[in-house]
Amino acid sequence: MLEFEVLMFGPAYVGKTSLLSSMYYEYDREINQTSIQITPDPETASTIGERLGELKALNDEFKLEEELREGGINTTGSPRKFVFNIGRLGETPKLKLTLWDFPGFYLVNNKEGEKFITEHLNKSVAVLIAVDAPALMEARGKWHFKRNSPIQVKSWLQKVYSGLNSNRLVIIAPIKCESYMKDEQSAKKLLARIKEEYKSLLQFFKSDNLAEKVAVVVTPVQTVGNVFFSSIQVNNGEPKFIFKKPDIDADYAPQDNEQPLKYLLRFLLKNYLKKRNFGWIADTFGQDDFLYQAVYELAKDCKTNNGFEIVQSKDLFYM
Ligand SMILES: Nc1nc2c(ncn2[C@@H]2O[C@H](COP(=O)(O)OP(=O)(O)OP(=O)(O)O)[C@@H](O)[C@H]2O)c(=O)[nH]1
Ligand SMILES: [Mg+2]
Repeated sequence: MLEFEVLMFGPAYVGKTSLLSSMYYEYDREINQTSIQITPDPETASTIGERLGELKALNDEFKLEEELREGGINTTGSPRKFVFNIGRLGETPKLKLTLWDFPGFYLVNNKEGEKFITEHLNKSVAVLIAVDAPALMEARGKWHFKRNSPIQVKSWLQKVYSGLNSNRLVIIAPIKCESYMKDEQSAKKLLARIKEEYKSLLQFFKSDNLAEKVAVVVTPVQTVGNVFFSSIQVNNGEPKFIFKKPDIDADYAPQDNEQPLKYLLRFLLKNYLKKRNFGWIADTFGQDDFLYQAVYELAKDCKTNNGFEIVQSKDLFYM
């Protein structure tokens, strides 16, 4: 079986675990008509089940209390992996994706965190940088630094990616985007803010050594859907973001959570096609037509506009 690791990256509370849980939910709905199956490991399935329950409850609570403060979901205590196996329906899976989730406090002066991040950022074929979109967009970005820790994020990537000798994928995923994806103009603004606030990180990826090795894409996701930013309350210098549900009967409706996974598959496909010398792609991948076809099917329909954009190295994706 071919195995790839991915690291979910970002400070506390931005929505890392929510995204990992919703990702499978949306994909599963899309592919259950095909001959391909994605199966989570039993442990992953139970984590996802728990998390989806919480996310759905978060949605339902609005029925009682139109406005809801953040905090409905438990913080992650220690690293956890989300394992997805991909293969033909009823057959032994051929491709295994392990997505690592860690507690956001690992990013801030934490010995254990340092060890974990160094190890996993080094060996992961892709990193998903989760960004809290309301902190980036509201109050003229006043809470962006506190919530999204862009300086720590950049410093980690600089530390590990400098001198890189294999191709990598960086997915910047703004989360809680319900309010910023409602029309084309808002989506454009969101993308522009990402480019502005992550300018120096993007510049780093453009450096001579990395320009051809690092693909960068922005994929805004809505892990709850139907829940929109409403206001910010500040207590003792700490912001609380308050969300509103305009239609109190609207169901839990995650949007675009499968997109990061699709880009990941496209990235894997292309690197196989070019037959470059990647340590983590075994030759068997090329000989297995079904697997190739399955991944191709799964990778279809990557969004490329309205807030989505390949910022660097389009040619590292299978198009
Ligand atoms: N409105 C809205 N809220 C979201 C969305 N995704 C996550 N949230 C909220 O954000 C909070 C934090 O989400 P988590 O997934 O636990 O964040 P995390 O990054 O895993 O946090 P740590 O585990 O502490 O590092 C949750 O309580 C959710 O209520 C979204 O798409 N929309
Ligand atoms: Mg978490």
